[in-house]
Amino acid sequence: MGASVTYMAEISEATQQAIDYSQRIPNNVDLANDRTLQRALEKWQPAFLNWWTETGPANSANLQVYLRTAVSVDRDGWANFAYVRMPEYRWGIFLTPRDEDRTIHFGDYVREPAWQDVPGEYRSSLRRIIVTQADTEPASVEQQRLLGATCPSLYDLRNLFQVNVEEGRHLWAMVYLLHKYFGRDGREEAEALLERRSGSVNNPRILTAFNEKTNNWLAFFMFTFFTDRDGKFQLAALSESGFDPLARTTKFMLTEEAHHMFVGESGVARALQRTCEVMGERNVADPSQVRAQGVIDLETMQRFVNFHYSVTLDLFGSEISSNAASYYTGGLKGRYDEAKIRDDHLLGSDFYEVQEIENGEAVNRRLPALTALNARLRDDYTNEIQAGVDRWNRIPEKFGIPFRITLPHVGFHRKIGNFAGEYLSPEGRVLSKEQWERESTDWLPSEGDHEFVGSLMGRVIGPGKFANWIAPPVRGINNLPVEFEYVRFD
Ligand code: BYC
Repeated sequence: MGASVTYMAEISEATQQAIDYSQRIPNNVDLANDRTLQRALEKWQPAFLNWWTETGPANSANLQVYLRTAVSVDRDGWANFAYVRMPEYRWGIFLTPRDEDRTIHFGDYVREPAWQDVPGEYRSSLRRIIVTQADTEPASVEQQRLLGATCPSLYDLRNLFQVNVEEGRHLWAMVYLLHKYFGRDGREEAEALLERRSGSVNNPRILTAFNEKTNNWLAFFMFTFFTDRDGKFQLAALSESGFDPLARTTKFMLTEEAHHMFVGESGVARALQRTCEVMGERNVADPSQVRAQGVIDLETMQRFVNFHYSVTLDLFGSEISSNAASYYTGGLKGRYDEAKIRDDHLLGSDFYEVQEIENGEAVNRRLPALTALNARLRDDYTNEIQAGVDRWNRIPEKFGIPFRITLPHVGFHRKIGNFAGEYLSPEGRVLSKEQWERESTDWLPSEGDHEFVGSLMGRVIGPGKFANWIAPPVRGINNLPVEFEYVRFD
């Protein structure tokens, strides 16, 4: 208990100006002066904690975890690090400060003042966008519930928990918007967010990728690299919104998201590093020989990449979407870095190249830019993903190993959009269903792959110790040594 008390004292000293931690729900939105909202959220709070206990990280309630907590929404000073028992984490509501002069910068209302309230005609669209975003946050925590039991190190265990508590806070961020701006329906949606469950047959999460299992650490690192980055791009598009409270809350969420993607990129890089080290030291290259050394063969990593990338591409929606067009013209959801793009921000007469299948071949088509906004956001995402894959590939290169990770074609293994119902190879060849069934076992992780990766997942909790399949990180958290006791079990 002692550590938690110190933590509270440190927080309250450091935060007076920015975030009010004296409240039951920490916030920087002056919640104390909106009693009805405060009461409604205080009623939701125990339901959230029940959800956390029931579906959050398993067997973690008594652990002391070296976590960061937001102390201010300023660019420089928002993170405070201390040992925390996770059920005592101070989840709260943090928005970046309001810019009184902010105007809408795209769509039909361009140059009008940003909305401080929900315009009646966009109420249901905005609610839907917010609910879809919100639903992913608890879903990912549910997907990762059991990973603590097989952590490759204390450093990694701490990172998992950091990601989990922050996804919990992102849920708070969206629930605040639902409660404050959407009245009774908003409150009902907020309750439903705690009732749906990842992978449930009767009441699943909204988007498919969030019903998949994340049952080993390779999948976790791939998820945080690929899927959290979809989070980044979707949040960035929402941070352009003309609905100012949505823009302000997603801007702050983005600062938290950066660490999640770091966990993913560095996690996969460390697995690659370890495999390449072992391949070099013991002079093995064949996947079965590599596996016999207790590390993950590069071919299996490629299959995980193929799976997580393709499943995440589906999260961008259909390439051609009238929903996306109307969100844009309505000023609800912009493009990535909208404010930095130099054009009319209306897109009425612009075109964008989108791939589709024509006569059994994937071809490019110039289509109205307005309806192709999901494709554009997805392409921006892919560019960033490719840069990360290029960084990964420096590792086998450094070891003189010819293998390179590649991203499959955008049409590979897709369930949503232009390629849904088609069968494409990773190179983009259009196949028959029979060919797909024969060949796709080489491209996607098999049950055997999952079993093998699962078999490597032991629990390593000695400070400074790491599972055999993964290299230590280059540095620790918050400038601390890698051997630091990031999680305490007493
Ligand atoms: N699965 O016009 P369409 C994150 C439905 S991740 C199932 O193509 P639209 C995070 C769609 O609902 C970021 N259904 O799509 C990461 C519609 O249904 P109806 C989450 C899907 O609306 C890691 C129909 O297909 N953020 O933050 O343009 C850890 C046709 O819709 C899917 C957001 O999603 C799918 N994948 O775009 C933690 C942002 N895709 O109307 C967190 C908010 C489409 O026919 N959401 N459908 O019944 C949005 O902006 C949009 O809803 C989407 C879809 C981009 C998701």
